[in-house]
Amino acid sequence: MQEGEEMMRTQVAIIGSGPAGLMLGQLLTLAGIDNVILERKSADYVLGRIRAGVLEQGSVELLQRAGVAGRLHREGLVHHGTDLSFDGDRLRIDFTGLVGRHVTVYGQTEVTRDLMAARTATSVYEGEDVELHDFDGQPWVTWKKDGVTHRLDCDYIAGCDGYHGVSRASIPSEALTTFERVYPFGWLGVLVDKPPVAEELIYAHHERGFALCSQRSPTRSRYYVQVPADEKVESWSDDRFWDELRRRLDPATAEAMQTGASIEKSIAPLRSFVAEPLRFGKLFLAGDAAHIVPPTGAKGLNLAMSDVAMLADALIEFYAERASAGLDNYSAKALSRIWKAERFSWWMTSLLHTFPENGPFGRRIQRAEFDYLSGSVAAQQSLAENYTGLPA
Ligand code: FAS
Ligand code: PHB
Repeated sequence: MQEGEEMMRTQVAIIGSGPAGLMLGQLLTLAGIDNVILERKSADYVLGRIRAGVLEQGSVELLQRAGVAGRLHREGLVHHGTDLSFDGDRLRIDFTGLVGRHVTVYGQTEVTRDLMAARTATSVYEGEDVELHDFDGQPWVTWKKDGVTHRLDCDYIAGCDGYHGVSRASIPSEALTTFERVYPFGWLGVLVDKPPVAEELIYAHHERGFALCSQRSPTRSRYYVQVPADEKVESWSDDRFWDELRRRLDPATAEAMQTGASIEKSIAPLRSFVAEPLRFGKLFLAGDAAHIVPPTGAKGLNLAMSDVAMLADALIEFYAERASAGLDNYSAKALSRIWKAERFSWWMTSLLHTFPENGPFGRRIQRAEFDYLSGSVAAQQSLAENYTGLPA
């Protein structure tokens, strides 16, 4: 190491301070396993990203295990079902009645805030040029901050740095197999301080495109409309957004909608993506670093939670018993659940969005899918068990 460089050591180096990295760090710290989180952005920047809104029961249980569910239980909104709207026809999926499970609406921002507040181990924010080294042998990580190069030696590296992170990019391409479907549209999302239009979420299919009515609290709502993949957020005034949203909803809901000035407006691209395998020597991938789902099934954040629950248990087993079965099985076990969530997210996206390239036959198939769902308890149970979260 040259002048001005610093060297540190830990058991697990975690790249990324999003929900995956923070949850993994919290579970390891509670188990007495030393860990350091390296994040390239500031904590405020991470908290400023508006993303997911729905937690599966399993994610709530994990937040309880992590000791950070207090505010979630006070402020989270328990939902026992959701509404589907198809060209104005409504169908309620009764989660509790069909499968005895529910979901909780609680923004990813709040999950991140609660995990950051609980963290007692070291987190490095605004760490530039993070690099992973020798993760096939004795791994170490370097980064730059305030002109000083830092080095962190570790036993394992957890790549929790999202789709655009450095971890997956550090793996030799010949060692990785990726699977991807990019959708020809994105979601234009708006956050507004107005009461939600409905008690539960409304997923709407309309010939003009998909729309979603979600929420963050009794006074704050989150809405989305499907837009072309190359759409620019600058071309969407608030008025244009509200007009378009109303046109995609049934008249009663459109009429009841309370609109106002957006406090956040952004476009998220939609893709399905999986990288295999999730382990390379001493490097493990988890969360969006390993997979991406279209947000239609509300799976992204929840998959990140189940990945790190499995990885934490494997690392805890290793340090407690020097047994590596959990680490050796992590990739296969996580991928089995990931692919089922990928399937469900693709299915919900295929049902509810417009695909002009599929033509009149494709539209009839979507209608038939909705009509079958409307008439089949078994089909509704399948949707309910996937949406509320398959067993880990
Ligand atoms: P994250 O991307 O949240 O966190 C990764 C962290 O790593 C970031 O803080 C990043 O700054 C950091 N990082 C990246 N590169 C780094 C480097 N080289 N060095 C150090 N740190 C680095 N899911 C839903 O369920 N519903 C939604 O509505 C929804 N909307 C979304 C909208 C957008 C625009 C995006 C991108 C995702 C959305 N998701 C949604 C999915 C989202 O919630 C993810 O599943 C969730 O953030 C996954 O968490 P992490 O795996 O921690 O990844
Ligand atoms: C959200 O509230 O942001 C949300 C809810 C459900 C989804 C996607 C996003 O499927």
